[in-house]
Amino acid sequence: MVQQIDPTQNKGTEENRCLWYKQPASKWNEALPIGNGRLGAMVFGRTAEEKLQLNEDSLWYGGPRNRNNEDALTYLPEVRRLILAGRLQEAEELAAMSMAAQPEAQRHYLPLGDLLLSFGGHEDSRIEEYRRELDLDEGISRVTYRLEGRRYTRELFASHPDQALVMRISSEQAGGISLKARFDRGAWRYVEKTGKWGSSGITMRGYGGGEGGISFAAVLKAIPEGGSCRTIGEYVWIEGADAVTLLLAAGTTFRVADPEEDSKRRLDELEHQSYAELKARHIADYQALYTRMQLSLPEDPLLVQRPTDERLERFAQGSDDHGLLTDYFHYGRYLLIASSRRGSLPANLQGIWNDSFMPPWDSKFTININAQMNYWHAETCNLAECHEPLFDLIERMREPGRVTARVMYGCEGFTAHHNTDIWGDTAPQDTYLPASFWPLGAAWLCLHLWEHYRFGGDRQFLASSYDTMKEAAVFLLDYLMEDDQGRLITCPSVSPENTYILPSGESGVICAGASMDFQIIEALFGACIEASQILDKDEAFREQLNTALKRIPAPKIGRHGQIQEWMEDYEEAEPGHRHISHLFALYPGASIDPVDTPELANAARVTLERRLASGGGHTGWSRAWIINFWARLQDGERAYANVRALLEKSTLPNLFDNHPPFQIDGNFGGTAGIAEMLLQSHSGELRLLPALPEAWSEGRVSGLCARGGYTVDMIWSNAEVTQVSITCRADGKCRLTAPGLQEILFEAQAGQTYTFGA
Ligand code: FUC
Repeated sequence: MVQQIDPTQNKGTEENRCLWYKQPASKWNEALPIGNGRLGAMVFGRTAEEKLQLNEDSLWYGGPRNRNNEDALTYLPEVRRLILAGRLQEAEELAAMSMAAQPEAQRHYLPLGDLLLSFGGHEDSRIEEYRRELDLDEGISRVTYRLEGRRYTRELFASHPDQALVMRISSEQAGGISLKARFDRGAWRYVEKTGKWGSSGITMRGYGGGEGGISFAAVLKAIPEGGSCRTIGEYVWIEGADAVTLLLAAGTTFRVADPEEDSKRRLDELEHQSYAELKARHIADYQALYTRMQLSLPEDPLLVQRPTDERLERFAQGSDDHGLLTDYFHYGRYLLIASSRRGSLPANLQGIWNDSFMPPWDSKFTININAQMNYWHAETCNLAECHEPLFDLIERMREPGRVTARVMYGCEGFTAHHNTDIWGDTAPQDTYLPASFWPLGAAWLCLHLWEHYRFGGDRQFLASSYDTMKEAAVFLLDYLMEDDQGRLITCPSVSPENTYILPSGESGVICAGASMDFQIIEALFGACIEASQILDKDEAFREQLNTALKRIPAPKIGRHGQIQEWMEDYEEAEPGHRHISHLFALYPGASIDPVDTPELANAARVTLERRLASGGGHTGWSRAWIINFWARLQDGERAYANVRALLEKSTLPNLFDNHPPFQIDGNFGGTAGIAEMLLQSHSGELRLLPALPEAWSEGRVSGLCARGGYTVDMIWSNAEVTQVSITCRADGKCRLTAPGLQEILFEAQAGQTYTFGA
């Protein structure tokens, strides 16, 4: 088949890019997610008994606490001594008692409940021409079908400007809509009160539980056109309407004093607006972010006639499907817009979509890889505003992080361990030795502030973030200890979450000098040094950082030719471990690079090969990280093979990433990886198509972002760039390399677009 680039191809029946299915979701992992950053729903698309599983990002169990173990500081010297003496079991036993937080777990995220809609008589057996879809171009979920020859349609979206879920139910038949609606909160029955609100509304109220916990409310209002509307018990009952609009608002005491009143007020305001107005405002808001990027790869136009689940299965059998990959790429952007908007909490392990009262890993923020991965595509894929909720969380972590630094380690500055929660808790999570006692969480997060500056060039943002970055660096300066060779090392720490074996045969996880620590420290200190120069301040502090950097162990190449995971060349107990922490410097860091440090890059390649040969990449996020690694190593074929593996092995029917279970980081990391294959800017130049696989030798992309304030649009053919346009947000020298073009160097001026090639 002749393959051509045509951005108008691969449109769903509505002419938009869609995920679509021929049957309702039979389980949660088949339902389709909508969200406005704060409010979310999983839409099952059932015809007779529809279920919207609801979430509100701030509904968590319990209030803030100080869980820091006050014995940590007393035993810190002894823990250090035991580690450095190679007495790992004893060190771990002592650390487990003296460092574990009290109690050992942070808070967990909770579901808001369900909205249940009954459409009597719409049983599956009577339904024809069923289709449900998630329209990525408009951010709208739709269900349509025929019953007795008449078409029924539901449209549903989560509006950010109006902070409500909006659903429109219509039919070709006058008076054809009858339904009952009520709230439920599953088998747990954690509802305090359900009630009526006039003749067309219902309410649900409850408490998240725990000391100092969070209360919530959800309110639904029906606006029928024609027919009748009543409330009976906890139901709203509509009969014989031509169409109905359902408005749903919800909130918690995390943000407002009385969420029920607040939600009612909101719906009172929205009630007077037409569905068309609400929809237009939603689409305008959504598209202002979503349409900033386009990606076209050669597609087989016939495949749009097949539903997404069939295409995924076909792909898993080995067929190519660039349309599906493009859907997956855009879905990663869609999901970030839906789960992380200005004013919301950051996307947690499941974005905002969670139906469990005891979710996997608490559905919170794991900051030894997962929460960071959620934001890897935020800047490159032109969604910088969606990064902001993460910055708000970092700010909230500062005060608890100061207490943790002082109480546990006697250090200045702020720190966090490998998890945090809605309250910005920074004390260790669990007594899980491979992960818990790792005080680098805040430092890694702070690099997101620096990256945001590097992409956007907003000096004011840098000025306001500098103190936060500095405070994370101050902690590390204080925490680093001198070893017997005069080096500055971290101790205790772990290399998340791998085990090492000492020459004595003793094995353990708690360590001195995990390579990842030094790589994060180098990146953070480097960022603080550069930031202080840009802001022209803090010269003395800069010097302190420079001096410390000279004493920190550099990355080393071990006996297998690999990057050493620890300061010494220990054997790893699990060479195929899902974490590949010691390649932080390759990605998301930048100090290992095939052009600037070829030997280290080669060792990184060996490291990856070893991990993969031993079964690495078996979780979704691990696979996504591997895509980014290969992209940075400029190995397009291996990057592509891992993109394929991500969809083949770690993707659910609704295209959610499957850890397993569902965890959203793989979606975001996968999208980031595809972007990284097309454009890189970590090394001070723009590298176009640095890791292009043969399968993508034709294509076009627009709206990709690069550090330095550049936006890149390009077309390529036969794996060579034929045309590129660079739009600049700031003045600066821009250097770019691209297959098919001579190296280009030009003085960029803010606001200008520069075009090269045919
Ligand atoms: C880290 C990972 C797990 C999982 C959890 C949420 O601990 O090692 O695989 O992703 O976070």
